[in-house]
Amino acid sequence: MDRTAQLVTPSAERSIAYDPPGSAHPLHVGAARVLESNWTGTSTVPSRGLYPHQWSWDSAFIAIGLRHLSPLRAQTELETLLAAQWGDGRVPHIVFNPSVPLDAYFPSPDFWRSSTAGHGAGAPRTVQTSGIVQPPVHALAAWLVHRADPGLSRARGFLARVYPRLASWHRYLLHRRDLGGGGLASVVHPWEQGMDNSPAWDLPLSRVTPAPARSFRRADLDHGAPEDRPTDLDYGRYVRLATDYKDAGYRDGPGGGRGGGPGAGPGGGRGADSGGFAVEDPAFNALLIASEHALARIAAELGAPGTARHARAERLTAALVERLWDPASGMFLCRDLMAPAPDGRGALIPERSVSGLIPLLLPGLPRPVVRALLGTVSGPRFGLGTTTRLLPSYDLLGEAFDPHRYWRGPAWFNTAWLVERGLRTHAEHRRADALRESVLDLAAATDFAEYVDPYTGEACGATGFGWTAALALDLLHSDTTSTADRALKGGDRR
Ligand code: 9WN
Repeated sequence: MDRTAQLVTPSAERSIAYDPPGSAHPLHVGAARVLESNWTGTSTVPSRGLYPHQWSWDSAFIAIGLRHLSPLRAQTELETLLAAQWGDGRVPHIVFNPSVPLDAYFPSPDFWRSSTAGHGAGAPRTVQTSGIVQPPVHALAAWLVHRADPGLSRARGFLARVYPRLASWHRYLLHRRDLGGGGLASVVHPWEQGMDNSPAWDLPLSRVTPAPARSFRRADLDHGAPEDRPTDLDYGRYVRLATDYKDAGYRDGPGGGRGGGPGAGPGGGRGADSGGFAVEDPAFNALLIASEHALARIAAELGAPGTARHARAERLTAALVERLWDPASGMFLCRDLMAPAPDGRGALIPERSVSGLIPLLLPGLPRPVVRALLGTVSGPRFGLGTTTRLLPSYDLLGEAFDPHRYWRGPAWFNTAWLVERGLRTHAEHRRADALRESVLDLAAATDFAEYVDPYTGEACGATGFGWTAALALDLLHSDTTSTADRALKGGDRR
């Protein structure tokens, strides 16, 4: 078997221990309660108060946890999201629930106007969505959900139905979003990458003219403390970028919105007045590669060869290293495609965010890169197993570090889950065990908080948060024994 296939092959996957620790475990009971109360009947909200609709990467993580409670609900979660896919292949970052009042979340459907403004890009007519995307965790989630109950999955034709949608989602990212021309997908808005307020965006965002504060009303401050949330100035810039993209009909590439990006020359295809945003991000692309490996497994399960997809994932891994690896930092950095540079490749952004550690997920990374990443994870900037209780979202020694402000230092459970998986991919079981323990302890101690102070573990943001419950559940039910141990015990169950 080729090495790239390890990511989603049984030897590298955790097997599900259906009995121990069992459904009576207090963490299982608590997580199930959260996922039950956030369930709408067809999908799961991240948080009843702060985020009352369906979010794209949240749903993928939630499905990964839900598979331990109800493989049927986990399949439905992904099917609901994919039913809102646009004709051009994009999977929108929010699918709006029409029964939720418009002022419950900003930007609401009347801001995005997907079915009209997105008509040319194939936005669905019957469901309202946002027009931007989020990280592609979905194929990985679909594969893991399938493996939880292959019988049910086959009986419902789950993989056969989601495969074409997932393939067209990846095609969209690999073609329409290859704005740098080097093979990687770009994000055209900080919300697309999922770590909205990361200091990595400060430089590219500084070129964006903010929308006036009086032109919109934030709903997030009804739920969260202003000192923990992005500032009004940040929001003004988020709104400006989204407005420009919408006004360009959500088209990508030359002649389109901010996605005009470098493909259309610095300044983008239009709206040079507002700046523009086009960034190649390590976590976004690592998740795309991990999902490409998963799609290869799905194709094979459906009777088609997955070899070409594994090969593509390997090529993407090489492109990731070539374009985003920074040996001096010992981690991956973001590439700002709009930064003026003579070679037209933009420039690496000198900020260390947890995003740059997430490529650990990839089995095909060169060994020296893996060694350097492991040093960085445990070093003074991220403090895994030393100074922090949970992996911070940003460099502890960085000037912009703030233990409470959104994505500028606090620890999130989804990034911990991804790094835990990455550590196991590279047989770092001791470190992975410690991270798993922290996730389980802190999820339970904080009533499944949205995020925590990385030093103290204090709960921040919403409680009863969807992916915190789901991913804690996943780790609770994971078989953490090493590959070798499992082989001795008679192999994997998935
Ligand atoms: C914008 C839902 C989402 C997460 C993101 C997180 C936050 C939204 C916001 O909430 O973003 O998409 O309003 O701040 O940053 O990762 O998917 O949980």
